[in-house]
Amino acid sequence: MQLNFIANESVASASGRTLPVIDPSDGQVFDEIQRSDERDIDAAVRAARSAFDGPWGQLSAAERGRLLLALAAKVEQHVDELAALEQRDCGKPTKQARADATALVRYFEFYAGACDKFHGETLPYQNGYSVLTWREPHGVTGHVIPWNYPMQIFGRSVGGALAAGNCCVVKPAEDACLSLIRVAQLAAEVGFPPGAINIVTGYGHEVGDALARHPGIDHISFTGSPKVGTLIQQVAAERHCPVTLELGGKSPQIVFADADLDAAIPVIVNAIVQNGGQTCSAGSRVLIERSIYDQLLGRLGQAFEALRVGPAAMDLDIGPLIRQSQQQRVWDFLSDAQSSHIPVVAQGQIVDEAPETGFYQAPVLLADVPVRHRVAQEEVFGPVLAAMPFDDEDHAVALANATPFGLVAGVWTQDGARQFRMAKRVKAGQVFINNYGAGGGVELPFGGYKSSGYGREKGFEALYGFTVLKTVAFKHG
Ligand code: TXE
Repeated sequence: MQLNFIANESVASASGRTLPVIDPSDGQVFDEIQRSDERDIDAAVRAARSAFDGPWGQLSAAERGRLLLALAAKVEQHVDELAALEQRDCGKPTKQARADATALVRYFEFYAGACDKFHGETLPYQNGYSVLTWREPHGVTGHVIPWNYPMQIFGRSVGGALAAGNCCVVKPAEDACLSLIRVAQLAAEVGFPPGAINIVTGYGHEVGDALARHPGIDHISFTGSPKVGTLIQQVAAERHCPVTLELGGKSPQIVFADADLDAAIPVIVNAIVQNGGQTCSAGSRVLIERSIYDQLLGRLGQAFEALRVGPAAMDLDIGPLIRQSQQQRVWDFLSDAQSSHIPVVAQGQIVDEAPETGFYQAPVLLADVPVRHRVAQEEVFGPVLAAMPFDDEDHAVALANATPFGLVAGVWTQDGARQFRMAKRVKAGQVFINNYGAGGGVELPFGGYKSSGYGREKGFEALYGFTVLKTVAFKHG
């Protein structure tokens, strides 16, 4: 049985209620987490506040950095254990689970080094004044984490918040808590003071909502669905609490006729099958210049047919989806596509060893998807790639920007001037030229345009969001 982690202690929820933990590879219950409520959130916020007003707040930036570095080293020693936890909890193939644990190490290393290099400015003003800006932590930050990349999203969000001097209350997704509870324990072992990192598990509409409403939370970082992002924003607005929102995407990979297709094809395929397509930055649309449309579709189709789906421990190309409702969601999109006579170019295969009770979905390549169809507009969050042709650069830009989202884009062309023009014209928080980094790059600021959300996490940029700017003007006559 897993417990909450508050003030460096493992504690049961106030209600004593629990929730089952299900292995997506076979649909069976293998553990329990706490079903917490507003009382547990209140205890965590109080613990975080006393750490902020006490031992954590008294640390210098360099001392915070040293602790984060120690945590990075500790996580590195536990990569196998953390990867195994997340593999069972989330159905991740071994290579993905290990990549996520390793990325967590990098987040802590990066933010450890950033602590004492982040500072304000001196500003010119009237004669007789010296004006400084200070970057102050918000205080207690709330973090609502989804289930698709628990360790990575914890690293980017909690790592940045701690580096900036905040104390954190974390609400993991009800489907994916195990690795994060363990990371918080490891933080206590390396000397993080009680209350610096607190983990409270349970349902979003219960404990997540309680976190968003708690008056002691000074900033909320949320990654998840647009629907819940809107709810959090509404609740936070009532007390003018700042929020950072990362709400997913419908990211295009744009392939011009002069692209190096040998280089592009494996990247395009990986960008949609990584983590079973359950990736906010998944490259879920491929826009192809008409003169190479049939050729590229054929080659992508061959690559899709070679993909294998199966239990996480088999470490195939794709593991199970997180839960039955997510599987149902993908089926609904595919059934809509079928009703609209959208052609299926190719599918991968679910291996015979996959239990009937697991949540498996073969990858599917769809062709000629109309730009307004929901498969081209909404986040499927499964291994479904929507292909469509374009005639010229203007048409490519129009299609790329024709969704409510704007998180990431990939542009494949060898024409240098076109690379710049496309990077300028595509509305996305990250644009990759002749590459695609689905979620990669600890150092690279990440966040969206439009309904993909706002604010930036990752990189140095995140530290601005996790702080408040204070301007101090000294009149010295
Ligand atoms: O998300 P939810 P779900 C998208 C993706 C997916 C869809 C639904 O398209 O298919 O959302 O997934 C917590 N107050 N993304 O239903 O509900 C919840 O407990 C406060 C994209 O799982 O948004 C979990 O911790 N918190 C995304 C977190 O919100 C609440 C990653 C996300 O869950 C809450 C995940 C409430 N009222 C899903 N209700 C990405 N951008 O990567 C739920 N939560």
